[in-house]
Amino acid sequence: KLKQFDGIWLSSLTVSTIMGKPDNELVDFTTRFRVLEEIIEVTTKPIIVDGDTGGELAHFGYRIKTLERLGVSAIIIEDKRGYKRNSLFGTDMDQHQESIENFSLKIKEGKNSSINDDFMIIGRIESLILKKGMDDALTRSEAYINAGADGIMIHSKEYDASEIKSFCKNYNNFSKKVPLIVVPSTFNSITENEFESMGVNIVIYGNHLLRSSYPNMLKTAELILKSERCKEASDKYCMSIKDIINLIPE
Ligand code: SPV
Ligand code: MG
Repeated sequence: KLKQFDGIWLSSLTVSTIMGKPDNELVDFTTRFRVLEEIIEVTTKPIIVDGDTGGELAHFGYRIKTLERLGVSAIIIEDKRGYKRNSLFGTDMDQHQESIENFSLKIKEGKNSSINDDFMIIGRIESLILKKGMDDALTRSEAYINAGADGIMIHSKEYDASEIKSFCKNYNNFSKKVPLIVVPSTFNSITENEFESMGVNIVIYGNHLLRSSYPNMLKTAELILKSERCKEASDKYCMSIKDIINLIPE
């Protein structure tokens, strides 16, 4: 049986990192839209865009329309305000959560601007990241669903999966539920089957392809510098010329 991924995640962490920039909304939407156009030219897989905070409320509706025109399937926006940092820094960096009222307004603004019923606006809850507690995470989930969110992403930076498991257990008791999304960057021992039995609908592997290719690129560069030629690095770390020129068919 052919196994394949169901879609593509346009990660703010990896798109910023490959541009040599920190993951703090410095790489703006205009730049990301250009990346998206390149991706959409060569795939028909559904694309979920990491929308960070979603930006200014007054701009959000325009962003939704642009994403719909481009052919994107969903955006995930996180309930932070101001200068956002990558969630995996947690409370080591100064970052703040948006109020439930303001974030709900942003979801509503997005839904009102959307013209495609299939396009999803997913609310990402940062309560566990920012140590605001399980009750806060659950209250926010309910509020964002009532504001019209088409999905909920719950995030955690703990390696131990107990807080994610506890969230899912409580979430399953909600009378009004929408698809549930997780990004197991840290709590990575849970299998897809286990996630499914926990009620999770989408699992996003957020950064693994860059995290695995970068160490190899670094070793290659270092070995070229050390050897003062490229034979050693080619033999040790590189795919063949034949394979790279045939990787993308004409
Ligand atoms: C990203 O990939 O940019 C994310 C997921 O937002 S994480 O880095 O795990 O916070
Ligand atoms: Mg991100």
